[in-house]
Amino acid sequence: MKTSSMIAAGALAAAAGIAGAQTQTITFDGLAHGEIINTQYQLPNGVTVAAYNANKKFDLAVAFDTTRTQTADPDLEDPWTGGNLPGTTVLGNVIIIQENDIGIGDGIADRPDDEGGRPAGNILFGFDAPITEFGFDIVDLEGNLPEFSYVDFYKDGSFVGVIGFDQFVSGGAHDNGAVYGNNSINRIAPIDLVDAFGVAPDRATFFVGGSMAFDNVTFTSVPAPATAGFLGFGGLLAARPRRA
Ligand SMILES: [Ca+2]
Ligand SMILES: [Ca+2]
Ligand SMILES: [Ca+2]
Ligand SMILES: [Ca+2]
Repeated sequence: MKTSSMIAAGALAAAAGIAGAQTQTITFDGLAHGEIINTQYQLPNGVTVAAYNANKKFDLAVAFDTTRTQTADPDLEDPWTGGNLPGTTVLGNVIIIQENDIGIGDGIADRPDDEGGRPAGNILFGFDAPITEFGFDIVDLEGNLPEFSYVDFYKDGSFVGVIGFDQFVSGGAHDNGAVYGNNSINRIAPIDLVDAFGVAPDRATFFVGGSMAFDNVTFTSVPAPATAGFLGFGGLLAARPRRA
């Protein structure tokens, strides 16, 4: 009796595990250098990307290949010179707010370069399902006050909380041992958003204080409650015949 109920509980947990929380990372790799990023991750990942350039009349997030040389911005080229990751870390493509609109008509900016205005603007990630955890890499944030940056979180259009990048340095509220500087890379481990804000947001908006990039956007999404209940019920039904 005890064993069978444990098996049933196990089956339920397994069903919830498959259909429940799922962690994904968007690497931006596989896109062309300069490719405009908006709906590429909608179907595979349930994520929509948008940008706002505070300095220009166009609002473009584009991919920038950090393994290249002689790009429009050497600060975004590897190898790296600081941060909490090894200088030899290969990031491949990162995401930037595009500074110019040269050759964008075909969906690929011909001269990828990150907006250098302070602030540069915003990069938004919209999630089809609420997220409980959120992590990312910060590239080339020099860390001086004019470049101060943060990430805002929203649920159903309402602001739920903010985390400043100053909290990622040693001793900060979200200590990742981040060390900012020119040509630096810092990895921010997934933050427990439910713990921080008491709710699972469905949008993350980076406030981009100046010239910088992001990569490896990592998130754990949870299914809508109705879906979770339905699948949980299915898990129970599936477990029944084994008992008989
Ligand atoms: Ca990448
Ligand atoms: Ca082009
Ligand atoms: Ca630049
Ligand atoms: Ca720089």
